[in-house]
Amino acid sequence: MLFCNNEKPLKPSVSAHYLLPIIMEKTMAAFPEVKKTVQYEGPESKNPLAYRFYNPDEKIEGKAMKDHFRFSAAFWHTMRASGSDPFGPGTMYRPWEGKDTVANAQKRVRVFFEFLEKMQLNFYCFHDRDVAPEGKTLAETNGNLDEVVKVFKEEQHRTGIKLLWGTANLFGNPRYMHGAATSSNADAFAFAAAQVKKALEVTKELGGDGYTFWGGREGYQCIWNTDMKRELDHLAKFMHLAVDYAKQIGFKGQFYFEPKPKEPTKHQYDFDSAACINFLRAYGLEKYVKMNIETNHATLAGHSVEHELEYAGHQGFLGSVDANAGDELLGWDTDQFPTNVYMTTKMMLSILKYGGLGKGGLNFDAKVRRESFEPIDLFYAHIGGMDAFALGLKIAADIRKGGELAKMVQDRYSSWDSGIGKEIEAGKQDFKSLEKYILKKGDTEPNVSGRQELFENIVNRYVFK
Ligand code: XUL
Ligand code: CO
Repeated sequence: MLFCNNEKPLKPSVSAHYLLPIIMEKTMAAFPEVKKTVQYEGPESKNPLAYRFYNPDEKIEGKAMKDHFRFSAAFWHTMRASGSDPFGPGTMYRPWEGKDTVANAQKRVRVFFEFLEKMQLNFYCFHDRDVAPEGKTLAETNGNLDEVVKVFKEEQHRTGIKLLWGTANLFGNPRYMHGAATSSNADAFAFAAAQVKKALEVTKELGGDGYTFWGGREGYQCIWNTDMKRELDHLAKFMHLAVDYAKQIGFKGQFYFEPKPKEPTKHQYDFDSAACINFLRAYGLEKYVKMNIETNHATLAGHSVEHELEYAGHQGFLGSVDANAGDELLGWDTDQFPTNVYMTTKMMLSILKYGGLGKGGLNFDAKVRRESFEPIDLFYAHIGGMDAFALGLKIAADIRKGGELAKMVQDRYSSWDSGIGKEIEAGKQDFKSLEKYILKKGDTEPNVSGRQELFENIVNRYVFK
């Protein structure tokens, strides 16, 4: 993910690209190839700018697809990712980049809304520093943000598009080199607090449905120089202060904690859902904060995203999803667009099982590859992701309707539905009585086969209908 946007986007040698800024001046259209809104055309369509499965108003399990997903685009990746990597500078051709001024930041917001509208995306997410330039002082920075927020408000009003969640970038500026809430420097904590105060105000101003904490550098590199207990206490203190301030200003959005095990620090404190939920409960934050689960973060933690969703779901912490995918052969946060339908099917099964995402949604925290440098690639990428989820939702709903998998899982645990199993669950047995039971019985009865292969075959039957 890139937050340093001071590299000039390259101008590729394709002649049409040289024309783009001119076209933009004339028509204010940043995406001239996309003449009309991307529409649902059905599975047979070969139009690369159409949805084959995402049909926003189609009802699945009695709810419109658009309400199941609440799809969102991430301002940071969509508008600001330049394609730079540790080995080379940005590659992206982005006619909306250019000067790091408030005026240009405002224009960029209008371009973003053109993209959201053309894509039929109903939500977006942003960090404070993606959208407005940082000034010399906090006061100047806040002033810049206010000017840009005015345009967000106008565009929201014009289009009906909403803010899924806001957040603050507490990791890019060198002042956060040791972390923000967990920094060894109390001034960094104070600056971060001031920044989140403003980010909450702005999120409220824009009617945001949520606010996300992702612990950018809330972790450590070296145990020798780290007071872990103190850092965790400070992180909890910080979140409590945010929750208190939200109450003071009447911000009613949902708070999210986004797990990630490593990157940028070696050990991030928000490792996975289990670690985050433990942290929230240990510090009395469980009433206020849910999980924002990101696929690539789950895989970095050695889990699958469905594991993370399932864990958060049964603990009552399922909040929102940062939709993307990692690469099996690369061990870092590649933030690719999700196209794997098995994965989206599993995700949608969990999401349906726990009653949906509520105030949350599916935010594409994903970026196009640095070789995919044209603005049109942003369309192909989001279309692919939305279609993969739409197909996953349809398959998941079919699987639930068919009912075989749920029945087979139930059968597998049938020893708990009567006899000794039922009594254990009901709290009617203890170690002594269980010893007596087994001494009398001699040995266990054989259990039901796990039938993994059959489960997998049945899933394929639904996927390849
Ligand atoms: C970083 C990441 C962030 C959070 C918001 O890996 O996922 O973009 O989603 O700060
Ligand atoms: Co994320």
